[in-house]
Amino acid sequence: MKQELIQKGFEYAKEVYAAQGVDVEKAMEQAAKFAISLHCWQGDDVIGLESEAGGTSGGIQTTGNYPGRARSGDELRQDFLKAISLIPGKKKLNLHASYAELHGRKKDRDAYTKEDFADWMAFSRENKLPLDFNPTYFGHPFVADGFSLSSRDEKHRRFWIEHGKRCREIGEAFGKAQGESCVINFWMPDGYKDTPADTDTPRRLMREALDEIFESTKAIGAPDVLDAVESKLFGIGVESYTVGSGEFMLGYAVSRGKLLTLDTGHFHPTEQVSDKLSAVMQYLPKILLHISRPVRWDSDHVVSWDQETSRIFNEIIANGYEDRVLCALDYFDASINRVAAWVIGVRNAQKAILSAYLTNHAKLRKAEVEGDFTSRLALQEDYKALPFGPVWDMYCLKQGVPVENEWLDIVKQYEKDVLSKR
Ligand code: RNT
Ligand code: ZN
Repeated sequence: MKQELIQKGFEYAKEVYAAQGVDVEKAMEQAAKFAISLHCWQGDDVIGLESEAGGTSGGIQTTGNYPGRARSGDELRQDFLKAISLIPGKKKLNLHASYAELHGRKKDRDAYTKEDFADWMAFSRENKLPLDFNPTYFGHPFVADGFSLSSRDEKHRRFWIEHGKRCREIGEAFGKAQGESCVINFWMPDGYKDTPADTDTPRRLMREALDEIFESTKAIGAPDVLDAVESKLFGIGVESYTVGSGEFMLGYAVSRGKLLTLDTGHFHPTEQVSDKLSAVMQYLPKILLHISRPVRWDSDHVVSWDQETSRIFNEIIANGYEDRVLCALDYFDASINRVAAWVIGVRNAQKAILSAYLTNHAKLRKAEVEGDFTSRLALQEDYKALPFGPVWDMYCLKQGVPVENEWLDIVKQYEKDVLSKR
């Protein structure tokens, strides 16, 4: 019955879109090829698996205490599988180094190897989920003073440089095993709460540290590994100065041939990442996105299908950047069911992708070139009311995942059977 209704709605929608010059079948095929890297850290509030003492620091914070958090690698993988069974589209799995499973081995982050990620590699293989990777420069005693790669403490800085090298070796192992690039994202929280007296030294130290990591592991690179550097404006307790600022990371990426990571929560509130894409793409072959939802600050709320998320995917698709802009999500909400948080955020990103493929960008651009800004605005606004819902439902059906909010009952059941017993 439901399927018949969806079919009916879909036939109608197909005609409406065709009249706008859009091929709905093709849009669904294209959307299905667009990969999103799903962050493992939504499942356990960014605590990680190294020890009970893990967790966030360096200006990021998970708030909320909804029951059912994954407390082990097995629980996290179980929850992740449940989430992805409810999400359409192509997926990768994004891991942090703090998700190493040491199984009693006594070692620190400067000594990690691919063996410490053997369970994740097996999971990746079995579920056809290629891995991406992140060195973890937070949640560790050696960054307690707020500095990692730019630390003036020689011992700490050396430790973090070694960590970066180990992560490139691990990323290479991932890339080779999966026959597809592993994207390694470097985000360092380094910075000061209050006005610094010397802004230059930490930036020089960070530049030299990054250079040493890449130089001493230079045999590692594409296609196994793609390196990215993530900029940031501020964090809690790091309000006045961030070493890896926008200009610092842009300059680093351009001069060293790295990807630049643009996180949607890492800029002033009126700046938009959607507007930055075509600007940085003039100078960079590839970039990485961290799609999040900043509410008043870099709060990392669950991704919403909001205007900015739509604009970002419109930019990627209208400009044909699909192979050059890699997409990862970055949020962590502990105030709601964490599996639902994954499903809601990723499905929202997928809606924005499908909707961007259902937009007649050529028509909008023609109006613009002709100076017909009236039509440009009229069409942009009217597109919002086209019958997207039935196409989304059909897309979910084709992808073998629940339509509408049927997934919610499944998550509630999972909460009852599994999460509530933790
Ligand atoms: C922090 C950065 C960073 C982290 C993750 C956990 O502000 O956005 O990407 O959120 O690496
Ligand atoms: Zn980020």
